[in-house]
Amino acid sequence: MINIKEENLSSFRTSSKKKVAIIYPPYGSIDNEPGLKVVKDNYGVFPSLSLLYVAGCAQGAGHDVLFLDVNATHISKDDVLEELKRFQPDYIFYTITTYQLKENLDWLIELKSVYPCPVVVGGVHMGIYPDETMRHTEIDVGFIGECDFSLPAFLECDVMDYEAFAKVPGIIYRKEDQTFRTRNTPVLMNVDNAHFPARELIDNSLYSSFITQYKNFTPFISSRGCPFKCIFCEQGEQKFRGRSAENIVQELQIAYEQQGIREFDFFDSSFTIQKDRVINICKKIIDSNLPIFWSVRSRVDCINEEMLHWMKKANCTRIYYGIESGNACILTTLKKSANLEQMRKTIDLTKKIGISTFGYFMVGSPGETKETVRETINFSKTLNLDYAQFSKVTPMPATQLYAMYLKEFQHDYWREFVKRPSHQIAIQRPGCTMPDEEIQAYCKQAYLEFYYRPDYIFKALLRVKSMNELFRSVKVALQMRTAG
Ligand code: B12
Repeated sequence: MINIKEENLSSFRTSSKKKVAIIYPPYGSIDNEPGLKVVKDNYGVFPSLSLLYVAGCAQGAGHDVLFLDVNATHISKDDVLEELKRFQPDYIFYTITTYQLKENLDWLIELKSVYPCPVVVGGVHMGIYPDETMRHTEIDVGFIGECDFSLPAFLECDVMDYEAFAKVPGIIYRKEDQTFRTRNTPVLMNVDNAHFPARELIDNSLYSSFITQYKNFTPFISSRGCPFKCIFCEQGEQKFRGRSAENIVQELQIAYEQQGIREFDFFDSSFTIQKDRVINICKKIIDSNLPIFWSVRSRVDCINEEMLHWMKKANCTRIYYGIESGNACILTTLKKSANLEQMRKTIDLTKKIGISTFGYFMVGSPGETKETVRETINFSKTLNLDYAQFSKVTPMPATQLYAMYLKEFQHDYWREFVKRPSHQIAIQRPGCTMPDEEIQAYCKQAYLEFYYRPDYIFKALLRVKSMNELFRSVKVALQMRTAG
């Protein structure tokens, strides 16, 4: 049995090299999209951080990796096939999210019909619905949970060697018509032991987000898990594990020096959970003299002035705050512990220190009515926010909100969808009687009210740093007015 200890993970090298083709499929707006189509279409182009981690892990163990980001490069299926024929992989690694299961699978089925190669799928979705997903026979192996231990162990086995697979933790595989699931995989306790995402395998100049200043930009994760229990997110079930400042700055340094990346978007559920860790990271970034910019996601109730000062000094340019609602009862239902006053104060403080602010809001929470939506829209306009995003509430699998949905509607929407993916019908929302069209209309209304205020437009014009940014903003503003 392949037993890799955490402390040996970074030095573990394979005794039998495999070839792995990692494919990130194209994706666009989907029917149950929480965001408005115009927002999604202008969101930007991101690489798959998850798959870059997988690539880093496979390479780190000594295997050969071909990384095809079809979403960013827009290469055709024929080009993908050509690449596969040239590379001759032992496995195709693929990603699926619950939302996009149909689109992701359709793409894979077509590919596999021409290039039959064992397909391996992992990610959050696979961890939630392993059995249902394995019903799709195009998938040969699934990874359940983090793959830092299980992937090196899996790749050490001969290709599709079922006997050896049985000893690999955290996988599910099909042998003839039956699926077999192995014991759970341990997770990394010290996340510094993970290999860095293999950004050298992609053309980083292809990526940007709507509000980034630079094209060479990248998503980044400085921790795993989240200690909070917001009812709409599944991350709260996992233990928080933060990386050390040294380890983070080492990754930033490589990305800057070797890939020319200047802007980093930290996707941690909440970057500011441990004050000392945050200040340490900032100090190390300052000491490194890296001329980089970065942004983070945070909560108003776990940030303070000292942290903000350090973050500003270390070139943190924007903080994304989860505000969610302007109604105190809804905030309690969502298990957001912060109150409206705290939100206002933290946002003011952030602005005072010179960091720009982005607020996330949701429409369609349990208990939502026309009146509470109005409170949310009004509240958003009174906050010192540079940007706001209004999304439709979506009961995502493995969340408490979805448990409420199951109780109320007695129908396992996502499980059924995963078994028989079809074009989605809008999912209902627990505790909310407003129809989907009305929620959609309110989101649009919220955007128009927030972004079309004369004082907002004036401030936004002062903030614009280039003609390109100005054109992008005007284009989206116009689309927003006309989009359905
Ligand atoms: C960064 C991020 C993005 C970025 C980059 C995409 C990416 N996945 O990296 C952007 C902005 C593009 C994005 C887009 C979307 N995202 Co996103 N994203 C994240 C986020 C915040 C971090 C991902 C990450 O890098 N984590 C760190 C790594 C180490 O953990 P990991 O992703 O779980 O990967 C580990 C294992 O799962 C496993 N693994 C993962 N994939 C694979 C594949 C193989 C072959 C193998 C062997 C192993 C393996 O190995 C990794 C190392 O251990 C997660 C939430 C979170 N905190 O994890 C959401 C999350 C993955 N995203 C999600 C969703 C829904 C989306 C979108 C559909 C949103 C939208 N409406 O467009 C799109 C889908 C894009 C796509 N096709 O991947 C959901 C997925 C839920 C689900 N049930 O499927 C999550 C969990 C957020 C949430 N709570 O809703 N996302």
